[in-house]
Amino acid sequence: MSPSSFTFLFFLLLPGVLTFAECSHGLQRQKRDWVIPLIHRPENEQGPFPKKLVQIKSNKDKETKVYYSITGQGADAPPVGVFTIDHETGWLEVTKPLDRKQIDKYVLFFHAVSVNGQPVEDPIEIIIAATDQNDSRPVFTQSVFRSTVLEGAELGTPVLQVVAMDADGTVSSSNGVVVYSILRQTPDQPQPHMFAINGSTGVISVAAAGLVAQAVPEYTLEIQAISPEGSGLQATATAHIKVQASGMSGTVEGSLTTHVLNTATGLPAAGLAIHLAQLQEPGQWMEVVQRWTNEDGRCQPLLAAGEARAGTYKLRFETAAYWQGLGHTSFYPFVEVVFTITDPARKLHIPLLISPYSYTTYRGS
Ligand SMILES: [Ca+2]
Ligand SMILES: [Ca+2]
Repeated sequence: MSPSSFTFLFFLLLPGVLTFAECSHGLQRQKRDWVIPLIHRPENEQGPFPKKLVQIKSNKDKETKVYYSITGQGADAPPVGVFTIDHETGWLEVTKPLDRKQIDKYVLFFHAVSVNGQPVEDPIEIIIAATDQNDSRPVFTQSVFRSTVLEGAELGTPVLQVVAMDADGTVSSSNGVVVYSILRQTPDQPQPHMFAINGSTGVISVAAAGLVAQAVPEYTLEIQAISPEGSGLQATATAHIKVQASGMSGTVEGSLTTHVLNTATGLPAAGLAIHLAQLQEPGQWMEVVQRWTNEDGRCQPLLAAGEARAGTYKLRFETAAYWQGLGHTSFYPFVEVVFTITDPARKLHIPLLISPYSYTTYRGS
């Protein structure tokens, strides 16, 4: 018997402490001067099942034969039969592992009736909560991430943000917390730590001087997301980071470009993250590339000349993070601009003009 069920049994058997209910003058009244303990069960328990949870007894069983039953979700309402009760002894049992992702809390009602079916008590409510275990592994939103960095970029320049989701909880446990790290950099030239990753946000930034396109045109990083609690479930993804020769930055012809202007100050919006995604099939977006705006509010072309394909695309501008960086709050957490490329040969420029309370976009060329 677990300590919690013992306590509960103890409470319920204390004479005068357990009163399911009192009926007076036709008014149904439940005594609430004692506290029914919330029953915690870890999710994904190992068998064998059923497992005993708690025994409920009515004091009336001294006077008459009492039969027990339960109702509620998980008893007689779907999912039916997760919990059962022994009609004669009042022992409540769980018949299968609980899954917090599906249902994190069950509210059951216990009933006690006499032989002729008459209730001898008002129903009593008991809550069974599935406590979170670290049983979900982080899942990267993409298996491959791509970005570009200008050679000679300053230390700390953001290059790419990777994201992994974890279905576990982050409120009552840390099982859903994800920590990022770089496992490997290929090639490891001119030194093995050219990039650093923020463990909690997944933002990868330039960590060392010496990015030279002619020497290393592209880096491949193996990224890990780990759920550090308990056994530490993990996942990996790959990031490809192209190094763009600096001399080319002004002359690169893009088939898709953007710039962002802060209309509150009339100045270019620098350091704003932009994601470009392409629609694969209804509702399925695949990220194509990420960019950060520079001092001019511009960035490397989102699609270089010749890279554009006909299709539906989405530009997502991370406006809230930008305004937060300036000490403002933004009404818009982000701005998404969905558009269609019909003629890939035609250059497309999609600027965004933002204030904390408004935004404007238009088709330029
Ligand atoms: Ca987890
Ligand atoms: Ca879990």
